[in-house]
Amino acid sequence: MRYLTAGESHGPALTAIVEGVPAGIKISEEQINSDLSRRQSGYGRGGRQGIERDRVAVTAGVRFGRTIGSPVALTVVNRDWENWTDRMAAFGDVPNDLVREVSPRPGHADLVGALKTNTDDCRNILERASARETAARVAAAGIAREFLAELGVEVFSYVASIGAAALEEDDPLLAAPDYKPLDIELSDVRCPDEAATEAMKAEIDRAREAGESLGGTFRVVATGLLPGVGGYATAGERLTSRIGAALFSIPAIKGVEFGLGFEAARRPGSQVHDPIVLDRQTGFTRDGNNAGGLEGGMTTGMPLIVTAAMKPIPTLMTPLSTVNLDTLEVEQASKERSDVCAVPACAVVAEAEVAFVLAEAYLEKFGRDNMTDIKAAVKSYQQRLRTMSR
Ligand code: EPS
Repeated sequence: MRYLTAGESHGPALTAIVEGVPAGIKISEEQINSDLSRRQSGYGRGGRQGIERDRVAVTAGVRFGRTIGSPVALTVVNRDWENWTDRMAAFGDVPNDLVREVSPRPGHADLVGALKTNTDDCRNILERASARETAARVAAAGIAREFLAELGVEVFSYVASIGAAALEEDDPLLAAPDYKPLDIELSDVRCPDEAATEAMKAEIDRAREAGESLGGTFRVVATGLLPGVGGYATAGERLTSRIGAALFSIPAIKGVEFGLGFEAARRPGSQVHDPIVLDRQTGFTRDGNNAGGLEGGMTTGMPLIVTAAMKPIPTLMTPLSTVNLDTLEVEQASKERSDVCAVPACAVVAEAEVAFVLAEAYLEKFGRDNMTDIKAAVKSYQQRLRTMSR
């Protein structure tokens, strides 16, 4: 299962096509719309989210609420387009009064993209490099999420820190799977703790007043996974590399840690690896989850716990210096309307990326054609695992 997106931030719409979709997945428009609105929300978002009401339109691959085995096409309209029809027109002459973007923002794709594509207008780059594109990813991932949900796999996320304000957790690897998604969504920063939520909001307020932007960290958790999904035999099978690559494909992601992550490098082996135990009911399991649900590039059957770090958004209301592409003079970078902090939204996008990788890995293991056959294959695998642990 793969997706491809197209669409500019201020173009008419964002489009996604998902291919490799088995027949028979129940699809809920409401569920996709609720994920889209989670991606739009979060304390620290800017003016754009006041304009947009992201809603999905499914135009192919779904009939009477179920996938039919063909590619699924999804569209999310940009309501802001009506304010940009002249500046973002697909055809016609360049307007005489067009203001080009010639003051590239440090940290954004503006300059390097302009050098690469030979343009004197960074708008050609920033329109696509904008995180607006991630709305299409979240819509597309609705297919992967519904597929996983039918197999008992749930994917959620929460914010662990924003700037210097962090959620205090004794052992995040044990705590994470027990957080209630509803508690997370009730927080303005998608953090399951009231005191930490307030501290993070105060941090965002301070940044806004200072003309600054803020990054942070978040965790993505997947529960209900079977062991042995993914592979160890070749580089391309390893879920560690696939989930890592998927998360690094999100704009602004600067680090990814699985389970203990970098902390594992500071501890001796006996304090890192999770002892194997036999549970007479459920079979082989682990005493602890420092591995974060992956060993040898495969799921262990414990919850998957991935932490990612997002850098601060490059658009600053107190801009850094840059070089004007026309005059070659030093000046301040451009001030686009932007977000002070988009970490809560980024975590929702990361859920989408993790869901896609897990869905594809399940399809590799259990077949690709239809949900009835896939569920039968899952059942037979579970039965064999039980036999092996008795
Ligand atoms: C975003 C929409 C954008 C930005 C943000 C993400 O809207 P606009 O550029 O019209 O204000 O708020 O984009 C960036 C952070 C970026 O660096 O480009 C969205 O829908 O997520």
